[in-house]
Amino acid sequence: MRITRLAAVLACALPLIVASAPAALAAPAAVGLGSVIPAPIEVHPHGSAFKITKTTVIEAPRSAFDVADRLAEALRQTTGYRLRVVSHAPGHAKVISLRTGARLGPEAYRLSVRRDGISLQARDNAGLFAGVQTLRQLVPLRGPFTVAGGDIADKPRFGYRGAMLDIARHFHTPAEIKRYIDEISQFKVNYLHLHLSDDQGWRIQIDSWPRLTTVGGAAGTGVDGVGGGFLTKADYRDLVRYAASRYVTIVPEIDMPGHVNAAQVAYPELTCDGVAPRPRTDIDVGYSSLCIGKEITYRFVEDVIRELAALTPGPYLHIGGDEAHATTEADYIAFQQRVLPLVAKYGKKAYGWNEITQAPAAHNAVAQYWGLSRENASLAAAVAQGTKVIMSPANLAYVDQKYDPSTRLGLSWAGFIEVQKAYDWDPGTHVAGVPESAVLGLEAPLWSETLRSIDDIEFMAFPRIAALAELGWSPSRDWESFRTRLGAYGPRWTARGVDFYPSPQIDWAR
Ligand code: IFG
Repeated sequence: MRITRLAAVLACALPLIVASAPAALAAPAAVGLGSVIPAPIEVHPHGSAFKITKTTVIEAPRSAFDVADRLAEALRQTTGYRLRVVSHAPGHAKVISLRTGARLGPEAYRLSVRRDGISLQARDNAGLFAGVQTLRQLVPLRGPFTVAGGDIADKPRFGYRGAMLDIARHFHTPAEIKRYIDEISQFKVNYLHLHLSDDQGWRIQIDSWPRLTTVGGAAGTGVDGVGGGFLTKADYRDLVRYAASRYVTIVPEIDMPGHVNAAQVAYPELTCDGVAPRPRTDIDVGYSSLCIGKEITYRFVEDVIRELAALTPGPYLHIGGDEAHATTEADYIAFQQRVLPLVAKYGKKAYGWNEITQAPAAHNAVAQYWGLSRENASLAAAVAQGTKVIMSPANLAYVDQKYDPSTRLGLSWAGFIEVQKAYDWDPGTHVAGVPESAVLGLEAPLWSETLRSIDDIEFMAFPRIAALAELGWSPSRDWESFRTRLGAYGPRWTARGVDFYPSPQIDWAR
């Protein structure tokens, strides 16, 4: 048979051959089931891919519509399809089904992908939300929108996977904070610690002490005299609600007895000599202290704790406690002994930087470890008395530190932190005398001395937050696997306009 006739025959036959091929022969899913960050506990690729098309629907109980809407929003953005959310899908429809009530642990989920449907099961909506973050990463950025076939079973190693944003050195607006919540929640980060007060500014409205914000949050308060502003109670409540819809819990911090210059400028009676200190726009630390011997100090502290606790549905209230170099050790302990119990009085769990462990009252508090060393006798002793720990070692988890000497933004007192350094450590065994059973999880602080915009936040936070999120969620770590998955993830940040740092340690996909 002449070539031309053979070609003609094939040309006729080919469409029939392809059209009749089982879906298994359809374009293989462009995203591997094992490409998720943080890495799930169990990934079993098998069977045919699921193809999302314009007729795909998302089926969920009405009680899970909030989560289903998050998934629909994300997939509409990627696919351009309508993706209706329904409580009962029509018989013929291809369905992504979300179900709660499964016998699974907190935040755990099971994801099953088959040719004719996707099933996501969890105990509750928090687990569904975690599974939705995984599913989003399995959908290619460009069509055909096939999701690799197989099963994923997943749950977190630690219950506390946090990010901290300092809005005191530089005030970041609610819109910027919401954008940060959108991004960190995609890596299953579930706590956002807001550093609300410091020497340069006071950023949360307190009704009983109004000058804290009218003076401490005025224009011109902030490092270099820029970044003034503050959260009204309405702003804060709205942020709490927004964070909760992404299954992120807000942790407010009022730092004391140090880091209080802005409060003392607003209320000179909070100093021992009654003289207002000068406003500060530099980045020195350790020069301010509440007046430990004056009763007004404890009225102030209790009023602030009371109002903040009333605004905060989350379990934690952070009272700082770091770098109190202008407070004597005896005064510091006396202060903590009076103040830590006030947090419990208003129904919250006391939480502070690890210096609080000098005070016996810290035995039922949470200590945030920010030291550079893998030894800390005071922390280990407190842990032996019941203190729980959040790991934030400054030389590994402080994402305000420069990546390398060439990084325009950030500080470097704790050393340079490239992505691999942020990834290659274990929160469960990091400090001698602090067993995994005492570790609630980890947190990545982002201090804002050198930040001015959401782009600056994103550049310093990503990709290191992705690395730290994996340390908090996944059972073990594998740098080669992580760097490969991270390289493939890059285009997702680009597609969302996230100004991440293109680390030279990573082979970034285009
Ligand atoms: N240490 C101070 C922060 C901030 C930080 C910048 C803690 C707990 C240096 N305290 O970290 O206020 O200035 O890297």
